[in-house]
Amino acid sequence: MRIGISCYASHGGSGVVATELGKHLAARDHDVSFISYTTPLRLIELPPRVSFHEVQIEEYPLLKNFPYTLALASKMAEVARMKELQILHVHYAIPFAAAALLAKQIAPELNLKVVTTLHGTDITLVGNNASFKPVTKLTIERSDAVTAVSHFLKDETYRQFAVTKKIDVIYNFIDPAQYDYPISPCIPPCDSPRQVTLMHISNFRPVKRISDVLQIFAKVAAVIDARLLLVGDGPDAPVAEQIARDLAVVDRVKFLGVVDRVSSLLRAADLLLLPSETESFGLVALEAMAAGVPVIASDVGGLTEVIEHGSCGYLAPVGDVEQMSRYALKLFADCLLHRSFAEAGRKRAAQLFPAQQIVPQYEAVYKRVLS
Ligand code: GMT
Repeated sequence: MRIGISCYASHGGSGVVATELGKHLAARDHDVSFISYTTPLRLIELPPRVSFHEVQIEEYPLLKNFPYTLALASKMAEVARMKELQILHVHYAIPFAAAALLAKQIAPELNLKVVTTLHGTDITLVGNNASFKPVTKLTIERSDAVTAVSHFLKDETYRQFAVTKKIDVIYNFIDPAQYDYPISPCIPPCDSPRQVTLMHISNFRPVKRISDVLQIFAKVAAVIDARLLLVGDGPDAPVAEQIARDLAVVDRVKFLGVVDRVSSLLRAADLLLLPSETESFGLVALEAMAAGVPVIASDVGGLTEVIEHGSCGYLAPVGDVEQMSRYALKLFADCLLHRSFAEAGRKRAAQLFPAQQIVPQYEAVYKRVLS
């Protein structure tokens, strides 16, 4: 099949899923054209059958804000004609689905099919904003197929938008081949004494509750020798630094910024913290599980579909930093429990969320809309 993909290219789960999907589709003999304002983070080298098409953003004195959606729609139609695309698969409803529906009308001779994948904040936060809500609803209704990354998100879409459209749930995925390294050495007391590493990976938006990450860490670090690696960047990164100072743990917190290869970095972690306000899936929790890293997260949204409480991680109510730090200390006090969580997470990730199982689910949606 010939598939165009549009997504947010900057760091963020939807861009990662879109890019990894495109690469897997190309490896399965499909032609994939990425259409975006910049090269997606995980598309540094273009594999065979993958092309990248840049949407030009130009400033005009008359326009206060550049109308990106329109430029994207024109580019989508241009690429669709050039590459004879059959499908435009857009990741995140706003603005990609709207642009794709316009492109479909610009090039009616192609009979393009629009597949929209909802990732979360496009429904729970951004797309639900009064300025976008009617457009988001229209794009869901008019797409040829809609997928959501969890049952939680599917239900939330029905609840918030009162649509009747069929929504297929297709989970985020990992490539187990990227995690074919041994699970990291046992933590103390099994192992010789060493510092344990907690990690948080995100785009540092308020929804990630960075303050909770630091509070949990401070409680753990008050009891055992620990460090915190903060991976990613975003508006709350400076806030994180200030909180670390206020909690007097700044000397044990390292800010690593944006890192491309999360799978390698996770080798350094003994525990992942994801105390988000909401999370439609929580790709980073799945990546940690695949790496054999136990996860402590909020018991919200799609996280409950990803993490099995008490087997590969612990879930606690949003904001309950006391309980989350107790869970962390429980894991660090029992090296056999920690090891069994690490192994269970890796097994669950490989059994339920491998690319080999998930990518064909997208192919089935493409075939359905083309038939
Ligand atoms: O988490 C973010 O803020 C980034 C966001 C995005 O749209 O890129 O991630 C969303 O999509 C990911 C991929 O499907 C999901 O794994 C994340 O859970 C979801 N984020 C939220 O729901 C907050």
